[in-house]
Amino acid sequence: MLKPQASETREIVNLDGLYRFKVDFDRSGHRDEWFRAPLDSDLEMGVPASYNDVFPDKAIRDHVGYVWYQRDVRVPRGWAGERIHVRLDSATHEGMVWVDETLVAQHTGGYMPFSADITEHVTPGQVFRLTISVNNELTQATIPPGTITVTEDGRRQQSYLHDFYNYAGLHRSVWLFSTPSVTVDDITVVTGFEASAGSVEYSIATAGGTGSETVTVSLRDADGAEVTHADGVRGTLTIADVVLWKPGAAYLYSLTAEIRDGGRLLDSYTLPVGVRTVEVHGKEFLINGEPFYFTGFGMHEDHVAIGKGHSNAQMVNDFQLLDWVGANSFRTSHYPYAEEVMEFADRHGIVVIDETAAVGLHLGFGAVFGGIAKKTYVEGGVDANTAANHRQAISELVARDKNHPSVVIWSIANEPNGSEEGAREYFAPLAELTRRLDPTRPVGYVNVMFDTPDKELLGDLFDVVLLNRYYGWYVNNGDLETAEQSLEKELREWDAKYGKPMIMTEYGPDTMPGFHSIYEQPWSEEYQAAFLAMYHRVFDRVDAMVGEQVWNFADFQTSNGIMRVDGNKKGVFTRDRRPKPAAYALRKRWTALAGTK
Ligand code: BDP
Repeated sequence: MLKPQASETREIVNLDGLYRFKVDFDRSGHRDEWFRAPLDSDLEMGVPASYNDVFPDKAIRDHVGYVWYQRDVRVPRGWAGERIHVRLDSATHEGMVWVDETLVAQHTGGYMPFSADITEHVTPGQVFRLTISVNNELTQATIPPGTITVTEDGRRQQSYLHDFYNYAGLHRSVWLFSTPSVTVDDITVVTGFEASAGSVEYSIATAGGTGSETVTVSLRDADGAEVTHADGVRGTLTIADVVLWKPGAAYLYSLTAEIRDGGRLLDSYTLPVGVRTVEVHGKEFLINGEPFYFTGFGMHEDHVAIGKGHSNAQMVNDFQLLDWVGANSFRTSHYPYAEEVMEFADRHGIVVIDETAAVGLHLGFGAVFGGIAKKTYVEGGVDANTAANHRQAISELVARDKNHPSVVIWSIANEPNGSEEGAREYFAPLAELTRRLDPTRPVGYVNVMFDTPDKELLGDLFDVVLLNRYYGWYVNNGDLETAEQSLEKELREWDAKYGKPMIMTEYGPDTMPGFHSIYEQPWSEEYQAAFLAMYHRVFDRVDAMVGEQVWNFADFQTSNGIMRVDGNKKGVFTRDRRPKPAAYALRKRWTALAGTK
């Protein structure tokens, strides 16, 4: 699933901007074929962004169902003879795409790109009407799951078991791009090194050729000088005196794959490549053979007004704050982030735990979100339909992100039910699938606080132990002394049970900016700092701990409920990215830790 790019043989046009926009309140859009004419609506919507918070209209914010986007697109006249594609970097959670009156693509899963070859439906130099319907509905089978209910007076309502607002729309860029008819369809690289010699094992999939074409590969260093080249669709490139990709010290080579027919260049695609290794060794997590200690956060793609819309400026700001606070890593909680984020992490040496959107696979959580606790692994719950969509989510994630040096762990779910009968049957094939798709990276799932080591059934299926713990918040609230004992006791039990590297992937209390207390009262800024300091004391005493990722980088929006006041306030930064005092404490610790743990 190569990201489109401009090259000697490819062109790309960005289709972000303002679209005609219509909310399909009475679910008539598909029946009445809204794609056949300009949308009958005065509204316009900016892309990329979530639409929910853009309009001062509760009916739009709470809408459950389809919204429609539309614009006219002129195909560059120079594209005659090329294959022409439209690509959506995401449509949350389901997108259908029409070119004039033809349905060209349909995709479910709100955080993954998809594209369609539209060559037969458009004419270079001419305009076509691009119409996209986007559905925000979550059902028990979708990833993430949700439930739709209809009120007595006919209003549809969406509920879900995850703790972030169900933002929807075209969250990422839309592109028109050309490819030649014979293409580099996919590239996979696996890197390694021995002493000072680096290696890049590559394999290239081509499409559209006759088999008589030749494929060549060249590798350039960061200054653009050729390091080595080779012929053929697979092989291993050797780099003398390799410069490794390291956390905090990124270095990227670029690999160019070219297809030729005789002397004629048919296609050329360039992929950034960081040479590094990742390995679990006993209780250590090794990057390039050296023990790595994760510092950082679970994050969210979440900003005022644009919701989950990708913004390059906001992204840079978030990475700058990660740098300022001394973080070396983050988790893409609880869904895959925009590809721009992954590429930025590659270029700047930030380490990523890459997570699927499988969050809320725990029907016991119903009680927490205002409903009732149910069994999880039952028909109509987390069942074979969920598993099929979960397999798709894993496959697409690995296909999209397999070449990013920043990605060091696949997290295939956040807080699923890991102790109920059926959990192993559900997760064993998924862990195996992930390993088959990518044998080079450790695989994990994120464990929920209810599934203590005496009950949990899944850990041996995975390479690392990823834990979310809230001692001092959801349990032992306000009592950090008891919390400290409980936390240390439990960490030691995990260590005894599995003897694997352990990362705390979530810990932190809700904190109201501006609320102070000399009594370490929950919700106060002082309590957040004291809570984190307590966890850090414990981590420093437990050898198997190889990382700490605070929950959360910033405050973020959630669904309504008695647990949340305008969203989740566990951010170390506020939603508009101002530091709470804990940010300074983390900065002190993580800056001092850098290079020592
Ligand atoms: C965990 C979830 C996370 C929540 C967090 C919290 O993984 O999404 O936001 O707790 O309650 O259960 O703040």
